[in-house]
Amino acid sequence: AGTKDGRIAMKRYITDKETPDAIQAALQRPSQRSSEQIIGICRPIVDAVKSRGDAAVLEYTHKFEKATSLTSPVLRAPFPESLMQLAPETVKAIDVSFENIRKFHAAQREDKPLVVETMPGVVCSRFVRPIERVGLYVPGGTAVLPSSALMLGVPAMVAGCKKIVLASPPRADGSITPEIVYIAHKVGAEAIVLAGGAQAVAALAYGTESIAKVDKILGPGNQFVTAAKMIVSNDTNAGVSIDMPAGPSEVLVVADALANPAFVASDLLSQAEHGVDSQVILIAVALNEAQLSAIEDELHTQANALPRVDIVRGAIEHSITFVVNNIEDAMRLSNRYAPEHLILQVDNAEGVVALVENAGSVFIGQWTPESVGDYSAGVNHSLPTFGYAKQYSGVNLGSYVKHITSAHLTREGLANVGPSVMELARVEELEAHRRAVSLRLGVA
Ligand code: HSO
Ligand code: ZN
Repeated sequence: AGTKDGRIAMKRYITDKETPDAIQAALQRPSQRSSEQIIGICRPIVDAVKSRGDAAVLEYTHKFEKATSLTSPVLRAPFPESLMQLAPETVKAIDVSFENIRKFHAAQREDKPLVVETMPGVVCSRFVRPIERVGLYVPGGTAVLPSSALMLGVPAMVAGCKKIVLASPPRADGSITPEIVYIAHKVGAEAIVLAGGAQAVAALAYGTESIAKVDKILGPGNQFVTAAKMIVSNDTNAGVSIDMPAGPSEVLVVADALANPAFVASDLLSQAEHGVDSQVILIAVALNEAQLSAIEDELHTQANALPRVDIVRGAIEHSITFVVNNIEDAMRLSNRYAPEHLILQVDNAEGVVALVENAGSVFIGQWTPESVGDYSAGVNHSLPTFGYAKQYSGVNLGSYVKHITSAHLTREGLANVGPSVMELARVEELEAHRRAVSLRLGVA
């Protein structure tokens, strides 16, 4: 496995020849530094921001981002043109992606309330309202990710959130990537918090002298960002929710004999270059030795030509190929792993979607690399990792709204449903509940 003889190669499991325990162990994500430990590091930072506001945020930004020239932790709209100077082709790429993401998320709107008359005169309905204030965390780190600003900001705009605040760690000179400023401008953000890590999350959760408190914090981030999101969402006094727990990025590619080895390798590598903790998995459906080697050769050759080959090497170190006999076995394994991204490079890929039970987002067929979803197709790239695709959805329009229900009864409706209410109130010995009905109906 890994880099033996300098070769960049994934560990191979022939599933037929392994015990169920070995397969189960192989499906485990590489363990993360204990969240207790990280929470221990983040808690004092969160507390400092909560009690000392802007001054604490600035101190941490000076310390962690080395941006010692910054004197304010926030950049407010309207953002100066000079901070969003971009090459015309970059503007075009952002505009095309923005529009596709906007279209796909606008189609998720539920403009009409859902109305059901459960009994004559008993009308129940459900309607949607945007979350008023959202804080969107855009990571910095080994790569700047303006695409995350698009994925978080566009649905907030489409949902009609009144206040959109971005947060992103500034560069050492105190500036922020012009792409992010341009996107903040396009989605109608009112400010960019120039901070990262736990300090940014705390500032959004509690507010400071210059940063407005928000109702929900969304966006991926490193373990410190995730731990801080956990801390603030568990603080009942903060009144803030989060999107989902985040872990390292992952992809699982299912490939059969028809798959193009170069395409398969390129998809595995696009995820591997995100970070040494990324995980990539290949499920090879009934591939023979020659076909497996073709993919492995491509992986090795393409990896060595990448600027981020060292990161790729780290990720491939703990990545795996499972060889299975048929597509059903492949999908059983994939559903157990619950990948953030699932790529289907198999015969009748569209038909295989029926077998998907757990995945963040699915990429169907050989012409659909994950990168189109990462940037421009319109689907969201903020997705559940670390097996959370078993219970969480990726960021979508629903992440920015609340569903409110209402009931509306006529006198006839109350007469129809009232006896059931009165009987259940009697069983629970809640007499005031019972009388609220009996008094209206004029019964005992
Ligand atoms: N694949 C990443 C998203 C991303 N890729 C941003 C490129 N930029 C996690 O879904
Ligand atoms: Zn990516």
